[in-house]
Amino acid sequence: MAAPSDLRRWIDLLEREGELVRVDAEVDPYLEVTEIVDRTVKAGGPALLFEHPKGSEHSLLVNQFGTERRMCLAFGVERLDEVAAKLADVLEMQPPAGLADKLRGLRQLKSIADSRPSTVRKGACHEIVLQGDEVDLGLLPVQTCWPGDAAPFITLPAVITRDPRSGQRNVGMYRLQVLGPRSTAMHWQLHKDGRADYMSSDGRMEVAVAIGLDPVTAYSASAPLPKHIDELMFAGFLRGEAVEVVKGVTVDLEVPASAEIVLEGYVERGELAEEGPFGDHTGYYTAAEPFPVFHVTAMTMRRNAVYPSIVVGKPPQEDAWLGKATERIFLPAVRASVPEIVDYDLPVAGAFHNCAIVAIRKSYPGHARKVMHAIWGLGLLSLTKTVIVVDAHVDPHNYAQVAFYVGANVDPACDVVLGEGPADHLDHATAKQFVGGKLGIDATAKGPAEGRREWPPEIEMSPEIRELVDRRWAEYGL
Ligand SMILES: Cc1cc2nc3c(=O)[nH]c(=O)nc-3n(C[C@H](O)[C@H](O)[C@H](O)COP(=O)(O)O)c2cc1C
Ligand SMILES: [Mn+2]
Repeated sequence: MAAPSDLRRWIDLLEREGELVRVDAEVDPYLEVTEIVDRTVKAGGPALLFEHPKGSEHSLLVNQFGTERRMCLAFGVERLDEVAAKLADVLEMQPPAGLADKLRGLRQLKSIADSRPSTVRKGACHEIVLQGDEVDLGLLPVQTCWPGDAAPFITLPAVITRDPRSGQRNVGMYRLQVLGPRSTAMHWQLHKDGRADYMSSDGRMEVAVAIGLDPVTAYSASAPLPKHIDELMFAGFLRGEAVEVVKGVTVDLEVPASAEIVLEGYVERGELAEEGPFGDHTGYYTAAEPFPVFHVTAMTMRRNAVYPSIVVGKPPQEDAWLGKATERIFLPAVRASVPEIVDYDLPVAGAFHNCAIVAIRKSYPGHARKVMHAIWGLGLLSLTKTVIVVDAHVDPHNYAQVAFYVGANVDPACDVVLGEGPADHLDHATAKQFVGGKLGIDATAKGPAEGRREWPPEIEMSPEIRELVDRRWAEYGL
């Protein structure tokens, strides 16, 4: 099954699979949609297509990513680990355990570089072109998600920029606070690639924002790729089909040709506006802070464009599944640098940057500490506040098991590492913004090699007796 190639095919697929409900009733994008989506997400419910959002002619799609099954449908796979296996193959790394056979069947895969976007001359995204004074963001059913939000926010955009020095493209998902009919704030945080492009520009930098994409391309905008890797190329690789792009109408940037909506424009170095407050994925409102202003010079659309949105807030929300996709897909890349990592888990309740649980094949004294420091030095994982390290036989996704080893194997006097480092832009608990403490918990087994007492054996029933009881189970009448 192939990944859908645009938002409409994706909506059709969701509908065929019984994963989408159309809502005919008029519903207000001001708060009301959020309360409906919040209940639907928490119940593991379907994607919702609001066909009559109050005040707009455009349908509003939410919760397209809200379950593991839909995430798999988006990628055209049965399990997200298959996407990771595909990536591991081209990176010539070890596939996650158990997937080696599957991988052999996938050998014919194209390389990532073969997946560069292909340029087409005409795109459906240009069926309607509004320029200058015709541009009006008020046409779109942009949600005001939470009562304390400063304004409506465009929450699922793919922001396209080019590095002024190298010409390299970047695509990032950075929310846009609507400031007026033709301007928004541009919320690229401190550690993000779009921000770096902006910081190395002087004067004006062109920006294009694509809204309403096929699900893999939309996901790719949120993927923490190294700066020099083009997210559209990555999307093409994951889909198995290049993303088609078309030149913008008023900017020298290419945009996905089948996008529902494209905003073209620019940011001006040094022109800032207050962004926020915004009810964020941390579960708290992030305070107002100055961010660059994005001026929209053209707004192009497909006819009857569908506007997609996402609600973030106290976890779990829909973005939990975008994060889980990243956790799975990036495991091979993490293991490329730190091969002793067997598996890891970023708990949804930890809003992704608050906690990482890492299972390692430990082979020397101090190994758990080495892995903590590796995590604190690896891409956006460096922002992780707490790293818990367990042995290879512990399942990092089983939190009860992890809690057992944290309790049983840790001497707080010597198995806890306190460090300092960069903190997530949105973290409100660090005493200072952008830097803060790091907590490492070594919950692996120790022993004399690490200067400790003899470590006792773990209790385990012998295999013969387990087998015997399996065999005789019916006899016991239990
Ligand atoms: C729904 C959603 C909203 C996001 N909003 C923002 C945002 O407003 N600002 C930001 O810097 N990152 C945001 N992110 C995270 C970035 O998209 C992510 O870090 C991505 O790696 C950024 O692209 P880059 O690595 O090219 O900078 C969001 C992610 C998701 C899933
Ligand atoms: Mn990037």
